[in-house]
Order: sequence, then C-alpha cells, then structure tokens
Amino acid sequence: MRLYDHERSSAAFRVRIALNLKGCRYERVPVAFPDDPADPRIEAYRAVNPQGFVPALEHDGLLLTQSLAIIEYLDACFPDPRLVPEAPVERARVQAVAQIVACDIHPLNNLRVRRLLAAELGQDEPGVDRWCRRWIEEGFAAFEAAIGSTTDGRYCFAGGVTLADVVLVPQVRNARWHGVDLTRFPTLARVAGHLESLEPFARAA
Ligand SMILES: N[C@@H](CCC(=O)N[C@@H](CS)C(=O)NCC(=O)O)C(=O)O
Repeated sequence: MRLYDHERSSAAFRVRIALNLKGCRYERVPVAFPDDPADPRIEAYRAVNPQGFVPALEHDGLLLTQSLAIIEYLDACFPDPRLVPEAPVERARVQAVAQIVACDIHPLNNLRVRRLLAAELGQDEPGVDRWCRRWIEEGFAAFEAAIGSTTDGRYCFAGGVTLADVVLVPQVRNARWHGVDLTRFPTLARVAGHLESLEPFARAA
C-alpha cells in the first residue's frame, strides 16, 4: 500500500492510525502544499487525486480518496479490529461522533480555508487561529456531550477503539496547535490522553 501523506495533515493522520491498528504495512509518499499556486507539484499531485487533498491510498492498483471512505474500505478488507461497528445503532452512533470532527470541524480549518482567510480576507495569524479555535471549541463541546454516556474514560465508546477515537486524536493535536484550552473538555481530553499512549496512535503521530 502507498499512502499519499503530509506530516501535518489530520485527515492523513486518521488513515495512518487505522493502518497501524490493522497491522497494515504501507509506504508513505509525502505530498507538498506549496504557497505558490503555479508550483508544478500541485498539478502533478492532481493527476493522482484531482481534489488535491491528502490522504489518498493506493491498494491493489486502486486509488482511494477521502479519509473516512478509506477507513471504511480498510475495515471491510481487514476487519480486525473493526473500527465501525456492524450493528446499525452502534454504527450510526460511532459515525455521528466521528462526523462532528470530520464534517463539522475539520473542513472549516483546512489549509485552503486558512490561506483564504490570510491572503484574501486580511486576517493575521492570531485572527486565523481565533477562527480555527472557534470551530474546534464548538465541535469539541458537541463531542464532549456526545461521548458523555458512552465512554469508559479510555475510548469514546466503552471497551475498544472505534472510528470516533481515530478521528479524535488528530483533531486534538490540531487543537493544541491553535491554542485551544482542552481543560474545557475533560472527558475528551482524558480519552485522547489514553489513546495517544497507545503504540498505533503514537507511531502514526
Ligand atoms: N474530507 C477529506 C479532507 C482531506 C483534507 O482536507 N486534507 C487536507 C490536509 S488535512 C488537505 O489536503 N488540504 C489541502 C488544502 O486544503 O489545499 C478527507 O477526510 O480526506
């Protein structure tokens, strides 16, 4: 497997965690995100993924994109451990929590959004950080409430790792970069602290 990757990408970090949990071996292909839109590396990578995002995963001659779709694919091909439960209700609950991060926080703070805020909307670095913190804090408040009755303090859903944990840890790393006060989210911070101590998460970081 080949993972088109960037060391600071939260979405690629999710896939690295999933690959490590499942014991998959993979080669990392670093992708550059140059500031200059005319840089030929941008067009070259669009030949791989026309959307220009990382991660993208090559497996068995297939090219897969979108981190959650890649993780569901890995879950189907390598079901041990299963990250998205099979039972309909548990599945919907895990996906709902994961999507707080993947759909409601992460897209608002993506590189292209931060670049637009800085280059076209006149925001300085503290202004961009403030924007990012705002959406992380709002999303984390929802995440904290959502796992309140499901967590055992080690995982978002008691008993084992799920997709919710896989998306949480990269977003917590990102929150630290933007100066979010994690003490406001004690349950989420405790779970993230435990997950970060686990080898598949630490190696992916
Ligand atoms: N929904 C996509 C998001 C992927 C994404 O936003 N990747 C970021 C890095 S975390 C990226 O490639 N950003 C480049 C850009 O914003 O131009 C996924 O989950 O894979």
